[in-house]
Amino acid sequence: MKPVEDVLLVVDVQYDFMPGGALAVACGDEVVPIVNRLARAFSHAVLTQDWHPRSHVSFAANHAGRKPFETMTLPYGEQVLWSVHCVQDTEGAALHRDLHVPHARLVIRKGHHERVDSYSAFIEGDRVTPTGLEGYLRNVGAKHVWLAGLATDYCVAWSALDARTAGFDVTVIEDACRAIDLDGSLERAWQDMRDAGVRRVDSADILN
Ligand code: VGL
Ligand code: ZN
Repeated sequence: MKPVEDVLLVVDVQYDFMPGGALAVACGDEVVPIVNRLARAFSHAVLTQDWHPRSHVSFAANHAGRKPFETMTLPYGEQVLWSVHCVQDTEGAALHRDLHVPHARLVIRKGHHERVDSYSAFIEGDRVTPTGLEGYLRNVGAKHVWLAGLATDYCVAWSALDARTAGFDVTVIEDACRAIDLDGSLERAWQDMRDAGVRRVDSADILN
């Protein structure tokens, strides 16, 4: 069992990212049993939940004439436009019912500001607004953030990079994640993570 300094950060295991969901990640449901097994090896776990108002700036439907997966320049930079997903208090925003991390201490909801997206569990898309997760982790003495969940190349990667910037050791558990992979985004994400010193393992390296 890993000590409290090691935190399993389980990113966005929500119905809208599952096959058939509003922003489906291929094979996204396959992470659920893997995350459940991992969770039993960690004494400390935190979950994230993508949690948007229906009027959210990241939804293509909220921009006349725009389609999902196009990009748009917003005041804080380039934004991919997505299908309407993870709307606050809807079924699609719910955590998967087969996800079992009963000892998770905290659920960080992100993307709740109407005009700013947040892939990262640490800092919103404007790159200045904190979610509070860094302060929480520091406060409870966390040293090493281990990531699992969806999607590898967006919310997992951005969270991993920001965790490194905040000074934590960071490891992504590759087989416990699945990617969206838009125009090479997965390859770029792994490159950026490698450059930042993020470690990459498989769940078997932890569980065996
Ligand atoms: C995510 C796109 C939009 C993710 C969330 O969880 O990776 N991707 N919102
Ligand atoms: Zn989102």
